[in-house]
Amino acid sequence: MIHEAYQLHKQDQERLLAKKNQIDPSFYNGVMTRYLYPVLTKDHVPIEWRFTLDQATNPYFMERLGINSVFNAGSLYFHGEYYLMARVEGTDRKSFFALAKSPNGIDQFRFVGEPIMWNCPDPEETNVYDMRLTLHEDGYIYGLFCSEAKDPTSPPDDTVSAIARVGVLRTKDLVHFERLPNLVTPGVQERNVALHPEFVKGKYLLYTRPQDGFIETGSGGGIAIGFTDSMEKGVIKEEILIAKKRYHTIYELKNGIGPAPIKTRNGWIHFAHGVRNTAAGLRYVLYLFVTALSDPTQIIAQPSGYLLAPYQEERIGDVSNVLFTNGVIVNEKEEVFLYYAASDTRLHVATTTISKLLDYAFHSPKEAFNSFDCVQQRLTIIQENEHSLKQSKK
Ligand code: M1P
Repeated sequence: MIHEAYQLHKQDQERLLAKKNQIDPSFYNGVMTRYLYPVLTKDHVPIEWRFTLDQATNPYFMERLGINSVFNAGSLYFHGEYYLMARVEGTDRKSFFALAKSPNGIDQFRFVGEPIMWNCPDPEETNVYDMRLTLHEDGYIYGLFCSEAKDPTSPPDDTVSAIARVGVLRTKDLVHFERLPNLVTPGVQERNVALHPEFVKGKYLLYTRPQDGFIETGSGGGIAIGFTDSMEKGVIKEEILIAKKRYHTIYELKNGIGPAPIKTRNGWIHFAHGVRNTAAGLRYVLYLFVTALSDPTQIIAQPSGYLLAPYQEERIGDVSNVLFTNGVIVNEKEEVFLYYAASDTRLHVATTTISKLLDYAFHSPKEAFNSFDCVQQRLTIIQENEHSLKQSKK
C-alpha cells in the first residue's frame, strides 16, 4: 500500500513546480534580469527518487536516499523547450546528471525521465559533474563533464588527492546516452571543458582549462583551446591559452569556460567564471568575452570586471560566495537565458538579449589593470555625463 504521506508531499511539490517566477526588482545593471526564485533546488527532485512509497517497508515515510543540492546545469533549447542537464548531488556527496525541462525557461522546470545512465562505466570514476551540452553540426548532442577519480599516484593514506579528466557522452534524443572514451589532453588535470558547436578547419574545437593540481591551476594558466579529429576517441595534442589568469583581476587565481559559446553577427560570446582568493575563501564570479568569428583564438571584446557576482542570499551555500555557470540558451527571438548556480547549492536563471550582450561587450570599458587608469575611466564617464546633462538643459 502506498504511504498516505506521499500524496501530501506530492501536492506540496506540485505547488513548488507550478510556482511562477518573478523578476527581482531589487537588482538592476541594465544587462541581466535576475529572478526571485531559483529554477531548480533539491526540493524539485521527484519524491519517487528519494523515498520508498510502500507503507509496509517505509512506515515512517523516510527519505531513503536524500538529495543535498541541485546546481551547475548544462542546457539546451530542444524542440522549443528549455532543457537543463542538472548536477544533482546526493547526501552521499556523489553527483549525477538529470534532465529537467520548462516551457518558458524561467519557471516550471520539472525533472523528466530518470537519472541519466550510459552504456559503459569507467571503473576508476568516482564522481561526475558539471556537464556542458553542445548541439554540434555533426548532428550529435555532446555532453562534456568532469570525470573525477582518486589520484592513483597518491600515497595510501592520502584520501583527498583526485584527478579530474574530461568525460564525454553523446545522444541524439536526450533519452539514450552513449559514453565515449575520456578526452585525452596534455593537461595533467582538466575541468571546465566545452565543445564548440561548429567544425573549425574540419576539426572539433574544444575549450579546456589545463591544471597542475585538482584545485590549483599552477602553470595551467587559464582558458585554452585545442583541436581533435574525432570525438569518438578524442585526443588534443596541444592546448593554446586564449584567456590567461592575471594578477589583481577577478580571474587572478583561475578561470574556466562556462557553456559552449553563442554565435552572433559580431563574434562568439563566451561566459566564463573568474576566481580570486580572499580571507574568506575563494570567490567565483561570472564574466564575458567575445572571440572573432574567423579566429576563435582572438578575443575581440572583454568588458572589465564581472557581469554577475553572488547577490544577497546567493552568497550562502555549501561553497559560499560562488556564482558558476555552465548553461545558456538562446531562443528564436534572440532572448538569452543564463543558468547559474549560487554557492554550489541551487540553480537560478538570469535573462537578457543578444543585442544587450553585444552592447555590453563592445561598448563597456576594457580592463584597465590598475587603480590610476580605472579612475581615468570613471572620470571619462563623469565628464561625458556632465556634458550630456548640460546639453539637456539648453
Ligand atoms: O566550488 C566552486 C566550483 O569549483 C570548481 O570550479 P573550478 O574547477 O574552476 O575550481 C568546480 O568543481 C565547480 O563544480 C564548482 O562549482
